[in-house]
Amino acid sequence: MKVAKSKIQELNEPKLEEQAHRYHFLGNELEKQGINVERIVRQLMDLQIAIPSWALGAGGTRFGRFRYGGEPGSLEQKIEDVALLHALTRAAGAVSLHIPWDIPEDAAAIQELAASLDITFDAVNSNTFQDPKGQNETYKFGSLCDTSEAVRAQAIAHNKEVIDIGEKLGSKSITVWLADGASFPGQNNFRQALQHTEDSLQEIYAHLPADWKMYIEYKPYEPSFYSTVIQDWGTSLMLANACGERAYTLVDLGHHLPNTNIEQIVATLMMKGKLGGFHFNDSKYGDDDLTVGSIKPYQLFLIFNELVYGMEHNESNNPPLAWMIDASHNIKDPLEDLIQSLEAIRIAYAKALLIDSRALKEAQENNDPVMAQEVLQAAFRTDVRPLVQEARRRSGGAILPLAAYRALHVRKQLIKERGSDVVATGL
Ligand SMILES: [Mn+2]
Repeated sequence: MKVAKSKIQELNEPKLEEQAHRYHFLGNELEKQGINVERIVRQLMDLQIAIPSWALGAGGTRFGRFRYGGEPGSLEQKIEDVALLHALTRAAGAVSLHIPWDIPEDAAAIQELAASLDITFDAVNSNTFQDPKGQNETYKFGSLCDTSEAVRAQAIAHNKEVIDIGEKLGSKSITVWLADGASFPGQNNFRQALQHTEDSLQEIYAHLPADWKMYIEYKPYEPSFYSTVIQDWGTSLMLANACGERAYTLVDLGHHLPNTNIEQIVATLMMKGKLGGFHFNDSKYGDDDLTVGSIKPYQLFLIFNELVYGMEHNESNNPPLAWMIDASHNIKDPLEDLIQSLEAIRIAYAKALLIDSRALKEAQENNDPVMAQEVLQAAFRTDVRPLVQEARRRSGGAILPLAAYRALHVRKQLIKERGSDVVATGL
């Protein structure tokens, strides 16, 4: 299913007058405070978030998986779903593929399809957390860290193959997330496991094309419940430094223990020029992968505050960040969930852009936590939706994308086209 631009214009039409009114009202208020509203709208229009191929089907838990109907049954259909999201929101112009779930049979044809839909290929993701079909070695006890050289060699070869596939599609980066770890004390020799991982990552890094980057993602626990080899940002940073200049740390919001100060991690990594990628989601307890902004919108805003500061004070040369939503859940229509996540990200970004950085600096220099809080919360409490909607309208998207999605009966249409029994590959 495709959504024509004219259809979106038609849905926007009755809302244009009210939108213009709300935008000008808020714009005038903000201009009085010396804020360049036009600049913020342009920054919002530029923020593009990649959609991972695995977020387009219904997610599941180890207790079960509930069908959604109309799920994409092929790589082509996944790209079509991302295009649909992009048409409605104009904020999702890239897809992030997972190998081996999404191996393109004909890379040129897939690339052509994506280009025709205005979609590019973001980072490719390798997978050594499941046993690959038809291969000799098992990842049951680890992949890049494993005690067996044959297992490590198989995992390294897989990562190299993922880079080769990504290169054919026009990707420029690989994300490595490892499930490697131990579930019981004494199971692993920590130092040996880390050393093997470092050696293996260096081998993969050596295979990168000259214009590619590698992102190393960390996570404290799950599926291993006693220790994880790359458990935190410090370990990831250490490994990135051991690999080279084009290796970076990737922060996934759900990959922290409860109450971790993620915004401080962001600031630290950006100070060192080593923040490469960012995975958005939200959580209450662990790696819950819930809709972005659904649980802790203030934390998301504080993280964006550091991201904006880091992008505006980029002496240490952080690359343009690879933004991606990494969520997968059980009970929402995946496309509606992604629309909500995209909206939450743009809202948090817009609010961070509103922060009076001069007043905040002054409060910090004066050791005035009261004023610092006032400055932050003045931005956080501003309803920025008219700015986000204006950015979307100008880019040709729907003023209200979720309402448009429902008005167009997209899910019903997808079920009609694809049936109600299809299961998205990979999940
Ligand atoms: Mn992730």
